[in-house]
Amino acid sequence: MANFESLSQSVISGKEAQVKEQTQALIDAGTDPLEIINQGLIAGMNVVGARFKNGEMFVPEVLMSAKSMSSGIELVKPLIAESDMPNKGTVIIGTVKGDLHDIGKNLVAMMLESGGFKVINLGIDISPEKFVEGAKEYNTDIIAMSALLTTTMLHMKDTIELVKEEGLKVKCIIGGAPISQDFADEIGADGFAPDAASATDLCGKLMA
Ligand code: B1M
Repeated sequence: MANFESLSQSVISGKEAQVKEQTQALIDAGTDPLEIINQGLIAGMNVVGARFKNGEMFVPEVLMSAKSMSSGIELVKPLIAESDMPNKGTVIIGTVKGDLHDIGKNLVAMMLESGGFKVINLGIDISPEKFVEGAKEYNTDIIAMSALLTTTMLHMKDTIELVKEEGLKVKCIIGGAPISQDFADEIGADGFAPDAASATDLCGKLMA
């Protein structure tokens, strides 16, 4: 019989078919859809985030867990009014101008979604202007920028400057293999996260 514990465990193990089956069983049993999300699906993903941060789980496993969780959310979503969906804040995320690396950025996007944020993934090669347009269009709380190249990371500064020039009340966070806290301080970012799980923690702190 499906319960929150077994559903969380299936998310942790990245067993998509099992997540779907257990989520559907809980729906059929009349379980509150929000409890299915919070106590089953997100609870499992929280464990994944913590294990990933500690080096106990690796990228492919995390991607499978995130995909499993999303397939459960898709089943529950139609039963919940948009306004009742957990929303800790809106984040637009993208890889900066000139940079085509998107695996880490997508992982961060998935972890943020799992953590209850509304995420708009702008994609790769995103110019400062596109970040700013996106922030206005989606009334964003946080702009999250990813860069994997020492050459493209410099565009993060340009985006932060444009955000300030436009007077937007939005936090800017940065991450990616060549990024450090020192660099974040140097360019005036509101935060730096070394990995996807930490990015979710950071956004949580910025929204508190
Ligand atoms: Co590229 N590449 N690549 N590459 N590539 C690197 C980054 C490189 C380190 C390889 C090397 O030389 N050893 C090197 C960069 C050197 C440097 O500048 N320091 C490099 C280079 C040079 C290049 C090209 C220039 C190669 C060429 O054409 N001559 C070229 C550039 C293209 C471009 O972007 N304009 C290029 C191209 C490519 C591919 C297209 C072939 C492919 C990308 C495919 C794709 O993403 N769809 C690719 C890949 C796969 C890599 C490596 C092998 C792996 C990157 C990756 O996905 N890692 C990489 C070497 C390496 O890292 N071992 C390399 C896994 C991913 C989960 O980690 O992205 O670090 P990562 O994300 C982590 C954290 O960094 C953090 O969380 C994630 C999960 O924990 N994080 C954030 C990331 N974004 C965050 C944002 C946040 C917070 C945390 O907040 C907003």
